[in-house]
Amino acid sequence: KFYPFPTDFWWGSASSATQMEGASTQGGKGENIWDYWFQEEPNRFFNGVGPGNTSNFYEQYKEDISLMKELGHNSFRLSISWSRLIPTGDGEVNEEAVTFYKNVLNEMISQDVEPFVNLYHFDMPMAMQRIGGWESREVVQAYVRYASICFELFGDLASKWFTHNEPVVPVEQQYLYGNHYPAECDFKKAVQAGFHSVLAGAKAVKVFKEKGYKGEIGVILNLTPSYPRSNHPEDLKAGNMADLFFNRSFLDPFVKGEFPSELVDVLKTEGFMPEIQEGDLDIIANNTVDLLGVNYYQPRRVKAKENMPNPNAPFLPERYFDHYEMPGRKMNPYRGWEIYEKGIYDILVNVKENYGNIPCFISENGMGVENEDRFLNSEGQVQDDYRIEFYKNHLKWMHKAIEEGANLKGYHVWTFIDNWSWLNAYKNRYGLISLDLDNGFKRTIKKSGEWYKELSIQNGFY
Ligand code: BGP
Repeated sequence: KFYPFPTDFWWGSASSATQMEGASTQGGKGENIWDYWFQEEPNRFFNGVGPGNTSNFYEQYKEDISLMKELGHNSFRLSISWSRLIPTGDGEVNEEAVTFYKNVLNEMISQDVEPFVNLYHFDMPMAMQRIGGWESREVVQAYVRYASICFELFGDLASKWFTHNEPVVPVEQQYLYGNHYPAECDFKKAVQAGFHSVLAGAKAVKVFKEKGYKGEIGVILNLTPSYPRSNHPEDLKAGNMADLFFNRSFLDPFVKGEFPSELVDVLKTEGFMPEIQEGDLDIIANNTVDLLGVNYYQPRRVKAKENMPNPNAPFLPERYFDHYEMPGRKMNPYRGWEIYEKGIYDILVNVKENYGNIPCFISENGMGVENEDRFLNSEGQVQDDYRIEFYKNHLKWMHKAIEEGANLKGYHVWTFIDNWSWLNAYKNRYGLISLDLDNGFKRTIKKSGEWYKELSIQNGFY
């Protein structure tokens, strides 16, 4: 059976500045939290390999954009590094960065790879983190200035913009679970940081609209459907709470312009309401996004709480649910994440039915594999049939959602080329292209890369 996709479907992939550019101390770039943290604690997460050691897009972008073309990409998402463009976050613009991003965008246009430009992908400039990062109102202002500068400098070269990638992740990881600097566990700070991220996004949308830049502005959210263990009311309640904390906390304000009232009630009851200034909620209400990017990797399975946590322990959303390891769930055998393809369909149905069927696309989906060298053939190509299967199985569900009316515009996989990642450097490989760090960053198209090209050329697959 052939699964066709709509005309002009966006085929491509995504990455982020910190994960692909390299040159982390060159070209006038300022320090961000990753540069700083790696220097402070190189072995905490990074296996001794830091953000200076990525796939070197800063120097090899021309070759990479040709490779994107070679893989059949008609679009690609990159992010601008805030600390490259404005080294202190809120001061002088770095002219070398302006030249770099203009060169990249022009090269993409000349090769017919449409740039999707994201403004924030986990990479707070260190000078901004020192004054409080997303917790601080000043940083919201600095971000809006940064966004305005980006629209002004690059607005004629790009017409798909995104305010953030996965804004819930820095909130969780910086302030609850301790995996991004400053690695605190403080729910109050997390809520303030989350509120400010939403406000910053709405303010950026406002500037974009008021100044009349061409194209659309959206946000990219990681949506993790929360499946309860059973239909027992306590399990359903647990599922609903996880959904509120991790999905609707950002999906509702960005798309509908309001926070879910149930979530607000919980924050009030627990004493965690953020500081909100007059006019903030109107800005959020009046500046929703045009386009929604959905990152989907795995679902969240939950059950009713079995043991009440120590009331003196720091508050975490997990006070309202327990994680549930469903027996028989399908796992990625090469990394410990669940694979549940239907989740992508459930998200699209939810967006169609409950979020006005806003134009959306899958902005990340992929399979991380440890020690992928074991799948090299004698010609040195990774034979990643498991990844082709993974993509196909997700695409089938996307196809079904489109047939049923989902407003789905494209599919970007994570990722173009094996890249450096936040917590584990190169442990999990995701690329359509493999990267040989020991041999001058040599790039080799994987079997999945060849398949992806066919997918894009045929605008569908068998
Ligand atoms: C998403 C991020 C990406 C990327 C991906 C894979 O949450 O947007 O930046 O890293 O996850 O995750 P990991 O690299 O941890 O395997």
